[in-house]
Amino acid sequence: MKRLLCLVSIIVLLLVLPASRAAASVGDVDGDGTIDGYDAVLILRHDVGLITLEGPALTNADTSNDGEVDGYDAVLILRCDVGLISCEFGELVEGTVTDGSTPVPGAVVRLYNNNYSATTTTDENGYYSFSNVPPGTYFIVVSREGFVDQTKTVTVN
Ligand SMILES: [Ca+2]
Ligand SMILES: [Ca+2]
Repeated sequence: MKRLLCLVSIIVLLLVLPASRAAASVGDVDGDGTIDGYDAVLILRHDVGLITLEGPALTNADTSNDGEVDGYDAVLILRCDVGLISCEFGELVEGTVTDGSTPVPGAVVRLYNNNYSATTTTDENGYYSFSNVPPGTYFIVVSREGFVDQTKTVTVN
């Protein structure tokens, strides 16, 4: 009697992190490279409903890092603009998780080093972001069931 040899096919799918970067200072809502009164004005307009900030502009508008964009974030920008407080609000780390060219939603993305740890999940476009990240070098680990974990490093200046 021959023994059957079972072959277990293992499908290995790689998660790719092609667009991970540290960019766009928190506080610089219009993305012109400076944090000034105009950025505060944009936040106030958003707060009263005249405009709607979205994407990186919305993330960068939350200078207090409390998840809300409101008048207090504008106050922090004005204080930094006149020199009362530091304008170092941290950086935005963002990227996209793909399987080849297909965006991977629902992947868990962890950003960490010895002093910092944050976790998020990719959206339907495979996009993730971490706001107000202090300067330093970090590991980014992305994982999802059925995929092989991927790790890379990112430096926030
Ligand atoms: Ca600006
Ligand atoms: Ca805020």
